[in-house]
Amino acid sequence: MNENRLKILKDGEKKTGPVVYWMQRDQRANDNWALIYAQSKACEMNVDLRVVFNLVPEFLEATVRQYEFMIKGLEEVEQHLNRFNIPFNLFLGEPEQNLPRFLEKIHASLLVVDFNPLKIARFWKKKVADKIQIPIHEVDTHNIVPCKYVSDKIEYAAYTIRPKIKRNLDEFLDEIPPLLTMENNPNLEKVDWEKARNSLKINFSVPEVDWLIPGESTAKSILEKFINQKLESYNQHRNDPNLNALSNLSPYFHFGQISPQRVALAVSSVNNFPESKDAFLEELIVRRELSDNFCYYNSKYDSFEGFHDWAKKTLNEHREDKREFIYRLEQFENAETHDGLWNAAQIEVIKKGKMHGFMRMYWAKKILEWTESPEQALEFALYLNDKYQLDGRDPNGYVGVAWSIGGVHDRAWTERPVFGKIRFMNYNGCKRKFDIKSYILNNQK
Ligand code: FAD
Ligand code: FO1
Repeated sequence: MNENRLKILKDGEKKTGPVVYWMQRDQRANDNWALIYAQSKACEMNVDLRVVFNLVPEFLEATVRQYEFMIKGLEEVEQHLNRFNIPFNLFLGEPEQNLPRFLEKIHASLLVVDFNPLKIARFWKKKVADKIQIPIHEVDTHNIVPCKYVSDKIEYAAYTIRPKIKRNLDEFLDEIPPLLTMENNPNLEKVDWEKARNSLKINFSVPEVDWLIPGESTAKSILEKFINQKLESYNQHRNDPNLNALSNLSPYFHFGQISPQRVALAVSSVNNFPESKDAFLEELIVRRELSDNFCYYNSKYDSFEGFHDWAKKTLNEHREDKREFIYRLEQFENAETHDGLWNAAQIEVIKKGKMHGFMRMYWAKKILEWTESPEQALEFALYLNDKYQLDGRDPNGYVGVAWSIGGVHDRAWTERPVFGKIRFMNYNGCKRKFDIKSYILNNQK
């Protein structure tokens, strides 16, 4: 593994017990650099390898829709690891209780974690680090070019990070080795998934979706289907929400059920459709890794304070502008605005758990237009995004909302009421791009 993926979070006493990988963001057995690294350390020290996941009873507005997508994926991870003689333990409750107790009990010698720029994950790791004495090594297996390596500061926009990513791609878009089978036959105690599901204190009213099956193996077949059937027309059709032109990989990326590096290797090896390949790889590598950069270096990624000064200034200057419409959260949530197109987008995410990428921009910008303040717009957009999107609670979501409402990674545009110099989008702009009537017809309550 390229050592530049590795960060020593904490040094510690040398022990001789097992190596433990605390799986968090990258919930997969295949193509997981953190797991590969943990296994190489275990083999080097000739000790056992253990993989653990800590299931918290609630997580940032997540409902049963997202938890079931994740848990079904974890059930597959357990089966996959066991086939390689690697035990998988699931802890219920708070990580700062469960991890130190487990590491102590088995006299672990090293804790390996995967990289996650979100505040909640960094908080969990800090709480655990304060309670243990063994070393903690972090591996970035979510970014092709590791987040902390590609830049040591917040990047202004895609055009500033793109060259830094591109010049490192040869080094980091490398082949990922397979997982090895461990020699010894540890006792593979099975997880009590019933008990795990009963431990959740979440909103069960947002139903699971049935059109996307969770887990590593489905993710792999969705990638193959995208390459064989959709890649060709991706560039041409990707902004038309009436067409099923996108990869639908974001829920799998969000839960780490497929490696972005594996997807980039697969798409790069297609020697055809150059425009679509470039367009897709730009989103997959530059836009996605720009989101991790923003969230890692800007702890205010989910608030008005996190916007650039020019955006805060212009939004402040237009605070008192008259809003033509003002809606409460329930009216947005129940798709009860005056705008049939906006309502259709909200109905799409309520029913499908995944709003089309083009509509997400329009959807969020209208929330800015129809609320009392940018802070309220941010609060409503993040709440609804994270409650209904399968891929919500993700750096891409915080950045997508901040781009739409606060011009993050965008530039100033001609000034207008409410928006100030934040890029405006309107109904007529959509009319020029796709058939609004059929989108509304296809997304009814
Ligand atoms: P594809 O077009 O097939 O893209 C493939 C991958 O490229 C995506 O899975 C994603 O990882 C990456 N990508 C594509 N577009 C973007 C983008 N604009 N920014 C960053 N990465 C991108 N994405 C989420 O993963 N979770 C969210 O909660 C989320 N909320 C958003 C909210 C708003 C207001 C906006 C404007 C965008 C949001 N996005 C979010 C980004 C983008 O819309 C989705 O990643 C994309 O639509 C996912 O569908 P796909 O994988 O089928 O897309
Ligand atoms: N990560 C965990 O380590 N434990 C959890 O119980 C957990 C629940 C969860 C629910 C919804 C969701 O969208 C994410 C969740 N995550 C959980 C975080 C996830 O694994 C990713 O690390 C983050 O979403 C960051 O990408």
